[in-house]
Order: sequence, then C-alpha cells, then structure tokens
Amino acid sequence: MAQPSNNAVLREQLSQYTPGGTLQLPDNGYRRVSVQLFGYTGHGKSSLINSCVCAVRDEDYQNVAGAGQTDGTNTLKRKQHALAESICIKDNQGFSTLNNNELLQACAQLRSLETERGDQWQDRLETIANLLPDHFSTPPTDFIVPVIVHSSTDKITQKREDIGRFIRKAYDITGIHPIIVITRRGNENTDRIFTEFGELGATHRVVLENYIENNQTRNEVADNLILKFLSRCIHEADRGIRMRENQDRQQILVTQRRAQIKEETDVQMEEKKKLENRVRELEQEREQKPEQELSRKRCSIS
Ligand SMILES: Nc1nc2c(ncn2[C@@H]2O[C@H](COP(=O)(O)OP(=O)(O)OP(=O)(O)O)[C@@H](O)[C@H]2O)c(=O)[nH]1
Ligand SMILES: [Mg+2]
Repeated sequence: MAQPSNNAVLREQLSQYTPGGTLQLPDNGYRRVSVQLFGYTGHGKSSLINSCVCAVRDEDYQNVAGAGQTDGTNTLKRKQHALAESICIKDNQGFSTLNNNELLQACAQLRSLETERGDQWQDRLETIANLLPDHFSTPPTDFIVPVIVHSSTDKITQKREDIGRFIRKAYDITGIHPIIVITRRGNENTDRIFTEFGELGATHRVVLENYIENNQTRNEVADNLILKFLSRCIHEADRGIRMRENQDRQQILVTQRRAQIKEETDVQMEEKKKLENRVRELEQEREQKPEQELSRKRCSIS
C-alpha cells in the first residue's frame, strides 16, 4: 500500500494507528509499537525524539528528551515518550564503542528483557540469573522497531564491523531491518554515509534534519521527513507482526530469553579465556626474565 505524503494525512494515520492496522491484520496481541533508538553517543537520538514529538503533535519545539546537554550529562537512562495512543518512542544511552557488553545490553533491550532495576547489565552472572525466573513470563505487548541514529558528520569506516554486527543482530531478534536515521542532513558527507549504510545491508535509510535548540522553527519539509520516518516505522512493524502471525508470543519470549542467556554465557566464557591467556603470558614472561638477564650479563662480561 502506498504511504501518504501529506503532513496532515500522515498525522492522522499515526494518531489512528493500531498494531497490524496498515495491513488489516487480525488482533495479534500487540497493543503498541515501540520505536527504539540506538546509536553512538551525541548522534541525535534525543533530538530525534524532540523532533518527532513536535511534528506529530503539530506543536512548538520543546526539549522534552533533554537533548544536547553539554555538561556531561547526556542521556543515561532509557525514557519512553508517547507519540500516539499506539506508538511510543524510546530514548537510550548512546554506545561508546559498541563492545560486547553494549551489544548484549542492546540485544536484551530488543528482546524486551530488561531488569526492573534499570539497564545496568554489567555483571554477567547476575544478568543470567535475572533471566532465569518466571517473572519475565508475561509476553510483552509492545512490538519493537529498531532504529539506528547516526550523524552524517561521522564516517563509519572505523566502526563498520561493529555497526554491521548490530544491524544483523537487530534483524535476527526483531525480524525487521533496522531503520537508519542519518541526522544533520545538510552535511557534505551525507551521501557517503547513506551509501556506507547501504553497503552494510541497511535497506531502510532516512535522511533528516532534527529540530534543535538553535533551529526550532518548524517547517513543512522538515516535518514531512520526520512524519514519513514514523510512517515507515509503523509499516515495518506491521510487516514484522504479519511474519509472527502464526507464532505464539509466549514461545517467542522463551526463545528470546534462551538466546540471551546463551550469548551472555558465551561472552563470559570468551572473557574468561582472554584472562587465562593473559595470566599465562605474564607467567611465561616472568619465567623468561631471569634467563634473559643472565645472558645479558654474560654478553657484557665477554
Ligand atoms: N545541526 C544539527 N545538529 C543536531 C542534529 N541532531 C542533533 N544535533 C545536535 O547534536 C548534539 C547531540 O544531540 P543529542 O540529541 O543530545 O544526541 P544523543 O544521541 O541523544 O546523545 P547521547 O544522549 O549522549 O547518546 C546536540 O548539540 C544537538 O543539537 C541535526 O539534525 N542537525
Ligand atoms: Mg540523548
């Protein structure tokens, strides 16, 4: 079905939306679409939330998500913002390096496996223990749409492998290709970043300009790109919901939980192995040292 392009029509479509609605699917147990933002720190996640809130509500810009705070307190906690009755958007702490720890944390979030005490997934053993009991057994009613926010000012060359790994993971978990939002539309590197994401297999790429503190004045073109992005999110969600039509949501949760436990355990084993190897190397260095010193002394005498 063609997506509408007029701003008023787009707003109406978003406000009337119910999960499965764009494909006229029967009730599937999902009550809301949760657009979840991921990406490196400072790339515009919170600004995108501000932009979506004012564009959808057709209201003046407000910094509801706490974007662009320069005092070192960038987003540390995940916070959800309602956009319509059945659509919300969730902020997140930015990735620093997208290492194993951050990837696992993001996977848990995409699997709707979050601890009640927040998202501090530092202690692997505790995390695994938290995943075991049955208090996670109620299947979530949110359908998750993964979104990666990336600034056009930052080339992805160095981060290719990590971003590619995250894109594949997000697809494996949610069943839909993550939508890439490239911010700072006017930057000269925009086309290049767009292509680089394409090379990583990202099929849905959106380029837009966020409303920010220094650029608060709403305009139809900027609104249109933001609203079309959200429209894309609900269409992708509905495709994902259709794919899961014949699957039991309880069973999906059990499978996701098992996969998370396996990945947590694998990473723990990998870290243990690395540590053991390092200890072995240090022991070898210590054993070799006296011999090296002796031969150096011999050389200096002769
Ligand atoms: N020119 C321009 N600046 C932007 C855009 N998006 C975000 N910014 C600026 O980039 C800076 C970081 O934006 P945030 O939205 O706080 O980034 P974030 O991804 O939420 O950062 P963390 O919470 O630290 O992960 C702020 O100074 C914003 O004003 C954009 O589209 N264009
Ligand atoms: Mg933020």
